[in-house]
Amino acid sequence: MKIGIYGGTYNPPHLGHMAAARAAVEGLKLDRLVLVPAAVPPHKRLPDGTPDQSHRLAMVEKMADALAMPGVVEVSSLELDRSGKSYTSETLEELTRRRPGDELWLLMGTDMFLTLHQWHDTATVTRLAGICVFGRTPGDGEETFRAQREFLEREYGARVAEVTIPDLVDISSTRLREELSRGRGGEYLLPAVYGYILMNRLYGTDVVLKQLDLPQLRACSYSMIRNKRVAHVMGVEEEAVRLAKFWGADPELARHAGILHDCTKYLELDEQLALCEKYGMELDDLEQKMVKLLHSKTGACIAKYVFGEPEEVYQAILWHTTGKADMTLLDKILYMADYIEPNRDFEGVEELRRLAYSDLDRAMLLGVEETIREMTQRGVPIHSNTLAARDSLKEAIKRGNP
Ligand code: DGI
Ligand code: FE
Ligand code: FE
Repeated sequence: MKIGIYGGTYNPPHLGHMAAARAAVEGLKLDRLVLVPAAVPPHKRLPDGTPDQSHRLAMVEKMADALAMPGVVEVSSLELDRSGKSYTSETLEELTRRRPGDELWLLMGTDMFLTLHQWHDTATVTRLAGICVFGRTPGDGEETFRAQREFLEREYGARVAEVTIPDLVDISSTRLREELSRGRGGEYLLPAVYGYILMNRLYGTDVVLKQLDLPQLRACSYSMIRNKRVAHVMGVEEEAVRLAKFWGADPELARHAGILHDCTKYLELDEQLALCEKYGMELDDLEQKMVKLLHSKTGACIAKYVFGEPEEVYQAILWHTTGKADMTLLDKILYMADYIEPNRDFEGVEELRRLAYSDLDRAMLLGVEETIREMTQRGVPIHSNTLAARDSLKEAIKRGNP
């Protein structure tokens, strides 16, 4: 197997790292890419306000998730787990032990490449791994590279490859950290990483979570979920706004509800229960057991108490999974948007989409009944609020057409 190794302090990981990682996988046809966040050497002072390693590891994991190459990209904490500075030669020795027979390629930027002969134990590095250096455009840097490549080949028998990064994001980490401390710089980051930075107040960011602008609110929400759910959440935001405009609800409330509705979807049962406890959310027997029923409760609490969302948004998120009797217009809009957003694809979705824009209550009833049918088929107990939603919608429809 051909394995790329991409080390760095990732302080923080940004879009430039993502582009480089993608380019390396494609350019070198890697079977695996291992991201290796570096430990901070005790003697080398990292810039002020450098987050501790657990934060850097968490951010690199978000980046790996967003690269969306499962089975290819992975994160290794092997340098972080060792105490003190890790030499690359030692890391490569460790990886060679772990993956005998694999072909290793060490990825690096120009600066690193040009100083490779000054590293600790260059001979071991070049013996255990091919060297892959990133360039900006094909042929760019060739003069700079050539002398060093020829030197390394001659002196160490190094194997050197070049990969160009098509959509290079031109920012240094130093400048990015400065921008972040001044409340800017989000555009250079994966939203999930930016949200993580904001929520943990890293790099001197000190935004008030109750007063975020929309890109920041989205970033925070996306930082709490897996990358594969982001498209769904974006779809729900879009659909909720569209439905709100159509039915005369407040589109901005619908937008905020859409952005945050699934923000706690990936919390484990114990974390869900802890949040319910913290915010005084009472749970019935079924809710205690079914973790899927809890994310609407905890998501509503996070929206209200962390992001300062108003009562209407809290309620809409609270009821978005089961529904309930006598839902408000905004409650229905979020429930429906969740059901029919553009990424949803199931039999009958087109019919449901049409109905959602002609008779909202009938669309709701169809949706709730479909959920009940599915749950019944799977042998999952139906929550009483789901049944109450159905009965209440039937009543309302009957009253409308006596
Ligand atoms: O979070 P999403 O996946 O976007 O959608 P959602 O919030 O509607 O959650 C869907 C999940 O909730 C699905 O796994 C089924 C579950 N669910 C919805 N209604 C009921 C329910 N589970 C039980 N046990 N009873 C219900 O009435
Ligand atoms: Fe949900
Ligand atoms: Fe959802």
